Amino acid sequence: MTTQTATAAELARFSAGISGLSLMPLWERTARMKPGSACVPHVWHYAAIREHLLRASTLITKRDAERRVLVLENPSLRGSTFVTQSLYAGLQIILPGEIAPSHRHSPAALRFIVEGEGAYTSIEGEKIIMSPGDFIVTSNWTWHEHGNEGTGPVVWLDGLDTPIVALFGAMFREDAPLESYAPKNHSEVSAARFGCGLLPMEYRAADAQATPLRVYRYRQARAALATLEAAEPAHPAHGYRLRYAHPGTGGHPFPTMGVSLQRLPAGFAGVPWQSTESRVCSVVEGTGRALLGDQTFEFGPRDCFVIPPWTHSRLESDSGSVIFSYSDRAAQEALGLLREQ
Ligand code: 1HN
Repeated sequence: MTTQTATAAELARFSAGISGLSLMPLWERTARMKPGSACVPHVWHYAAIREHLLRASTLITKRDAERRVLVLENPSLRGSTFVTQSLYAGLQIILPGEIAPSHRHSPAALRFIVEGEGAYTSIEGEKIIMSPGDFIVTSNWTWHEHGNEGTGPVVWLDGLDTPIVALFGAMFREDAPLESYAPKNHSEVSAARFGCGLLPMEYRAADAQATPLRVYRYRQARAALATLEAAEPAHPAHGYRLRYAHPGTGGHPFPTMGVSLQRLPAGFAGVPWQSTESRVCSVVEGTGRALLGDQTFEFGPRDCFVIPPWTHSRLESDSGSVIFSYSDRAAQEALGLLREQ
């Protein structure tokens, strides 16, 4: 049996020779096949960001910016606009009286309200008034616009699957012919049809990949977690964690993204967890610590942090905490890739 048929110099000459044909020998690849990505753990403290959001509001109009957003860009992915290799995250601010004109695009989007009252999103003419902690679904290729009819600034977290869409080269975007579709005041229509454990008689879940329910209210989700906390012991890693469901299928609200709300009870110290999901967390209540890899990140209300895929993670809270998060779990499950332990 021969072990080496060519010298290193011959192999190098071979590689150089085929390079001009856009070929490379697999035996020379440097990337190892292992879980995890270039994305690193990071926390964005809201207290440090808020003044810059307000300053941005004086520097650029909503109309000029189209969407006035400060993007949470992963420190290891600078220049990409991505928070992980599969997800986008940004904090958007809208002042009283402003509107963000209607458009649609092939990435799907979620809004998670961080601060302020009186803003709305209108999705295909359904106007949804948003309060802190509410989670709003903008399925891909649906017309959407925003406005603020309140008296103070409103800030929300935008979560999108743009990196996944970009990966496939399937990015489309279109401005609406009209700036606004003068949203009708039918705020709770999708909630009435799909959000009460009832469904329209004619509804067939197979017709819709994404959830037809466009808003998941915080007060309802938070009450569910409070009930569970009073009733049963916490999960050793997650505390009390529920995922938002497509009411027709029980699946995720998006074909790409899974979304969850999680309660860490007072004094909680989670056991280590590891998942291939890329996860963006927005803290709603309380303070705590995320131990991610060999780093410790303190968090408080409105802070955001990112858990990269396959990072050893532990969550702790002395005061008790509530964390909203979204991830690429739906895409990974659909592709048979999700692993966790
Ligand atoms: C978008 O349409 C919004 O509609 C926010 O508010 C952020 C980031 C990338 C692509 C589209 C919005 C976005 C976005």
